[in-house]
Amino acid sequence: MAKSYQLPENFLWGGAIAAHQAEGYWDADGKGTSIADILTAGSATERRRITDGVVAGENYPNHHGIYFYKTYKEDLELMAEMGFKAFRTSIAWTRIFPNGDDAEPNEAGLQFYDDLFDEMRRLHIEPVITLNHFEMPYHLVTEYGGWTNRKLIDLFENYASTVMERYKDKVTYWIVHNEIANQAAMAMGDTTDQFLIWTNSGLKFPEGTTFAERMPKMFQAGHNELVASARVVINGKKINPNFQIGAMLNCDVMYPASMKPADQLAVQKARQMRDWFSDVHIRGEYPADIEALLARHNWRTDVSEQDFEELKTGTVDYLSMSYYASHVVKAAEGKTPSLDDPTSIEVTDNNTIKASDWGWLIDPEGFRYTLNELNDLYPHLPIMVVENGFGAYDDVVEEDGVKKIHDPYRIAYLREHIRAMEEAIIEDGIPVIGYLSWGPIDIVSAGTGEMKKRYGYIYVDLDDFGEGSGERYKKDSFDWYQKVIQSQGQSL
Ligand code: BGP
Repeated sequence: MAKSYQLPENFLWGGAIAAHQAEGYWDADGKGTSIADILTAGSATERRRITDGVVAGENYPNHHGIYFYKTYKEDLELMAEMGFKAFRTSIAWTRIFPNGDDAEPNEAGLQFYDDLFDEMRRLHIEPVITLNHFEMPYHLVTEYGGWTNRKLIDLFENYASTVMERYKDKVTYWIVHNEIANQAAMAMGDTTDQFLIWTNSGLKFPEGTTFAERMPKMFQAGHNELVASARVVINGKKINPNFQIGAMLNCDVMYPASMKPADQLAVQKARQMRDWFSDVHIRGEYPADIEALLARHNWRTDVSEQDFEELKTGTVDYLSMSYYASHVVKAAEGKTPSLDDPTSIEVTDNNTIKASDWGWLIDPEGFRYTLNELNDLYPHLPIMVVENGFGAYDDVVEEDGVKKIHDPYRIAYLREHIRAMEEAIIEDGIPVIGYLSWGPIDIVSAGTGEMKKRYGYIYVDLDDFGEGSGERYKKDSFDWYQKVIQSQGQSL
């Protein structure tokens, strides 16, 4: 019988979504077009792409979310019924500054988030708000070239200050950029899969772009985002010294494929390419390995002395993270893993553990391992888990005239992962302050554009084409998670 644990009363239990996957109403009340609006719909087998030749209403938007823009009150009531202490969502930059460089903010957009945060407060749910979750005004891509342009630092700073000032009494927990490190992995990898580079930085690399062409651009975009983050921290603390402003990193664990030293080196190199983002966010400076790489290739272009001072001052208060799965990494045949050569590091299969229907490896021990590893890297820094969950197909069955969704697979995944987190907190002493599972209500998948990849405790009756009643039903996991929260994590 596994041990049971109880977490402190102030532990932030809840869930997380993102504006572009839930809100819909992509052009309502003055909202501008974002880079998320113009992605293709994708499918389980085809990764989402960037729409070529954008024609509003014709080839975009690809979905209407779950209409959360209008249903948030009913949806939040259900979250409150589960006992949520916190709820993470993002602000769509395009609702506030439709083009990104507008002189004045859009009052209707500001009002929407006022109402949303008021509703959360009324329900005693702490808002955790991401400023940049895979979307920016599309105009900033066509006009400035996305995050490679330093102008974006000022524009983002202005957007962030506007919303932080407006919501200073309603929001305490902020996250600056969602999964900021994704773009590095993709710049190292396959140029045909551009989804994460696009969503993080607004960069689109034409087919055939070389590694040497991609890398300086990726580093420039990342640098600009990090300087913008530092400024957000510096300004945010002036607006409200109680603000808690965090970084957000995809922390899926990486294992070496074998006991060969070269495979261990492959993991280390892959980690260095990911972790420099959190190093800059948290320690305020670039790590030595990345400094050396940048110097070797002369990849650092448009930076200033002042940037480095700001990075040093504007470090974050906490690290938030997503964890879904583990990955296995190895050295390519006959090669020594190196950040100079993306073909020297390969991702490979792991047939020792099961995967989801989308091939994501189910690895709760990896979660405990990751939390420990983060604490080794950044001792004592509070960690908030802001994404973890199981995307699965759900069947609706009629029982005595009532619609039911039995989802034992989701409960099993969450149970094991929450237990692993509790072990990390209680047995290992890791300072985790909250657990916000991903997609507490079904939303559109970011990676595939599907609705049928469902994470929720609450089922939403909409299919991949947006057809359906839009009605919400509780799944079995709804009652289960309610008990988890009620018992402070004891009843799993
Ligand atoms: C993370 C994103 C989320 C979310 C999640 C699950 O990378 O931050 O926005 O969608 O992954 O991915 P998917 O929706 O593709 O299943």
